[in-house]
Amino acid sequence: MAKNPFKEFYPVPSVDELIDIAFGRSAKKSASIPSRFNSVLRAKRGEVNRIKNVSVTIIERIINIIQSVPNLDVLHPFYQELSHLLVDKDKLKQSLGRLNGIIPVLQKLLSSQIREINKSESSNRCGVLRRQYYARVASILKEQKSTLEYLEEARRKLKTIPVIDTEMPAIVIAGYPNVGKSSLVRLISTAKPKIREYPFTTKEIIIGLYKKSDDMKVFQLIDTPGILDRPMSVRNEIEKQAILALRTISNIIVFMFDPTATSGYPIDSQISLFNEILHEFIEQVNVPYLMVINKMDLATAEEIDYLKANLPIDENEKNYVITNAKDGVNMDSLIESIMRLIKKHDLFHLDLSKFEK
Ligand SMILES: Nc1nc2c(ncn2[C@@H]2O[C@H](COP(=O)(O)OP(=O)(O)OP(=O)(O)O)[C@@H](O)[C@H]2O)c(=O)[nH]1
Ligand SMILES: [Mg+2]
Repeated sequence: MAKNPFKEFYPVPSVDELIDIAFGRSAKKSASIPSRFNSVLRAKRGEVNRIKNVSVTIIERIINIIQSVPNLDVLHPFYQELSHLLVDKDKLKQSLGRLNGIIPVLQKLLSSQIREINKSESSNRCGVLRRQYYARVASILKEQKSTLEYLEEARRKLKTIPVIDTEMPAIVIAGYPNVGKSSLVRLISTAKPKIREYPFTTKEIIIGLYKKSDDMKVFQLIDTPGILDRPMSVRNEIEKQAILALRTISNIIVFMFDPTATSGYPIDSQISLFNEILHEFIEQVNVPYLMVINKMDLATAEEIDYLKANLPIDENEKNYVITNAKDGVNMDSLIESIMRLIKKHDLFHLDLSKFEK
């Protein structure tokens, strides 16, 4: 699997946690003042060290948080499309800006407090100044409460985006419910399909891998229950957005038909959904496609002929395959057709010679 762009977006601490982190470490690190110094000097050194440690610890941590937030603008469009739905990109940027903005404030506070400590004439005063510094730092951090909360909320949402391998040809399966899509994915996936939910719906995408051998990934099959199985007119905005996202990763569309009545969807509805997908994916973004006429064991010759007569069948191009996804009939020709398209369209410039039979 390609890298998960949100993996290193680590949990964002709450204000209280951040305060604990900063003041916790400083307490441990204050013991190494040479004993030859007199007590005021020792107090000054000690307190300066402590507040420096607090400052370094917090600033390090803040930089760490900022750096762990992925830059949405440079992600693969698949993640960009989905993240639009989950987080407000501008608000995320503003939050990072606000957090970043306290670094110079903390630095300035540190230098001025060091000056004050160095000027002081008693150990007691040094302690007072150190405590004053702690209180100021705490109040600067407390102002970041909602910013930190927002970042953590954004992180949790982004983490739910399904991870796909953007470097491997992705074959997206479309077609009405019950036509045999999942059966197909199960049959030709050589790796156990992974199931991931779309973050904003209860819908999930299922990613199966077709490999020739264990170390050789060839393509990924993506089954999208509830997303590419209905007319556009009945979709809500969220589902339309999911389709936009899918478009960015689809290298090939496999559209599956059930020419019999067993799936419960009339063949004309299936044809019209196919035409919509043709429009969405193929005409607009030029995705190569393959038609699969499934349930050949149940279909009559008339049913198959009717379907073929209404589809852009091209016998020379062999842009269709007739299958039985229950018993695994004609799976080899399906894989061959997919491989032919991968080669023809030079998808991701994979070195396909090693996949030749
Ligand atoms: N006879 C026969 N049954 C099939 C064939 N392909 C799939 N089926 C059966 O059809 C039913 C639906 O298959 P699924 O693979 O779940 O279909 P699907 O398109 O994934 O359905 P949804 O997930 O609901 O969209 C199952 O009972 C399968 O066993 C086939 O070629 N022949
Ligand atoms: Mg299914």
